[in-house]
Amino acid sequence: MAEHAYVARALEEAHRRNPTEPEFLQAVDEVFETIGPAIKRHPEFEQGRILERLLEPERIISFRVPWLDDRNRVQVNRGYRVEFNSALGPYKGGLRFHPSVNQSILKFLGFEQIFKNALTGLSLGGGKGGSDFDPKGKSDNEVMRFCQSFMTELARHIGESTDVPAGDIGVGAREIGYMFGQYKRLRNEFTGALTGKGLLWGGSEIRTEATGYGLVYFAHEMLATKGDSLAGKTCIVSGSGNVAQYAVQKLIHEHARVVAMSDSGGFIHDPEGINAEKLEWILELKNVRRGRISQYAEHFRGATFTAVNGKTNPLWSIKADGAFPCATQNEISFEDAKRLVKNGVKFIGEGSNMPIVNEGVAHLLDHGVLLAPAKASNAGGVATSGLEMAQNSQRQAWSRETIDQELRRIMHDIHAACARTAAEYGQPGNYMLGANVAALLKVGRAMLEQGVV
Ligand code: NDP
Ligand code: 2IT
Repeated sequence: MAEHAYVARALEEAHRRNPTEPEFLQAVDEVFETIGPAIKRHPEFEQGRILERLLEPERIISFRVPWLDDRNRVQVNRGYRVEFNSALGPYKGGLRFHPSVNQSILKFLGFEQIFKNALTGLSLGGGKGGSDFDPKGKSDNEVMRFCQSFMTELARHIGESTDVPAGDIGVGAREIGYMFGQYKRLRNEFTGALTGKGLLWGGSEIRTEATGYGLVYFAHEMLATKGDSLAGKTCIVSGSGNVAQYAVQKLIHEHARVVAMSDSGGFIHDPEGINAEKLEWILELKNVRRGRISQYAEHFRGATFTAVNGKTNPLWSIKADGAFPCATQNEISFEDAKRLVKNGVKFIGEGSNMPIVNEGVAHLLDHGVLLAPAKASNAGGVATSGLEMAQNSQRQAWSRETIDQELRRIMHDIHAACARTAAEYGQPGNYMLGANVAALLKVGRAMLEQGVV
């Protein structure tokens, strides 16, 4: 594992201190695996105990979220905000509402967010939050009452210059709307304390599309280094939420052939390809009717639906040139990774955070698959959140064209920084190493310059 003594020591200490947090430790292992050579070149990081400080969130807030359901029964959920690192700017990162949410998952996401936000080149610290609340099957009024109760506590901890949450799994335009309304009411101020807001009330053009679009821009850059493009490539995409929807839209735009999408119930396979019209239908199904992806196979001839409930996901057995996991963490097991390699996959763009188990990542890299790591490839979402913050402080709204151009530039620069750093450390094409090291050097330096805090 980590071949540098200081890295190994800090890693061991992390495992000793957080034995009940497997997802957090997985994210830490993945980063520490790659940073030895950089730590060797920068002994000042060891002197400043940068790794130990990075591993400890600046603050974790955990709170009760009581609310009344439609039958007037009291419900109780748990809310969190992990304010991980503010070396580069106010804490920034999404809120996740999903029954699986716990401290380990939010610490892994917050830890990743520190590095991702550093790569954007914007002034953004790292944080993450959420709740074990499940929005699925709840009425709009129940979601509103939950969001209001959640924000009643969260409001005292956030603010445009302190901590700026946004969406993630289970938190989209509807939830951000209800939370912003309650924040404004409690604080009596209209400020950009959340991003992902509606376009009528301080939101930014392209923020909805940004993560998916950015992911495809990154894949485009990655393939260009091989003199290749997405045109004509068969792709499989997991998920059918925000990130997946706009990744598919941009893939179609780039003339790729997307043959699969999924949700937590299973996946659809459409060998003819999902075209713009079929995608419009999916957007309406998911964002308005809040239906299940299985309905796609009932509606479009030639498509099939396969239910999934095991540890491996047959979605990843579909033969394709490219795979874009856009659902959740650890959705590609070691077995899945082996199957992808066997089927000749050429590139993978991580839309979801930490979608591949660490053994899977190693296997894919060993077999020369071009792998775009989430920290870099899904950074378009938070980068555009950064642009939303800039617009809010100026009290201005930039055009769609301006923001799309900025997003393209940012993804181009992130790709270049990862590629350059990987080459500098003797592993050209290893974007995983490139992303981890480039981000670590930036955050670590900022921490050193700010003293022991
Ligand atoms: P959404 O809630 O909009 O969509 C999530 C999708 O993934 C749904 O199709 C959902 O299916 C599926 N999914 C969620 N959890 C599971 C699970 N445990 N097993 C199988 N399928 C699952 O979320 P987003 O699209 O916003 O987020 C997707 C991923 O992208 C997450 O990893 C998130 O952290 C990451 N991300 C999001 C960003 C953003 O801007 N939104 C930015 C960067 C990364 P179902 O509806 O059935 O639950
Ligand atoms: O994982 C992520 O980067 C997000 N969920 C987006 C965070 C943000 O603040 O826009």
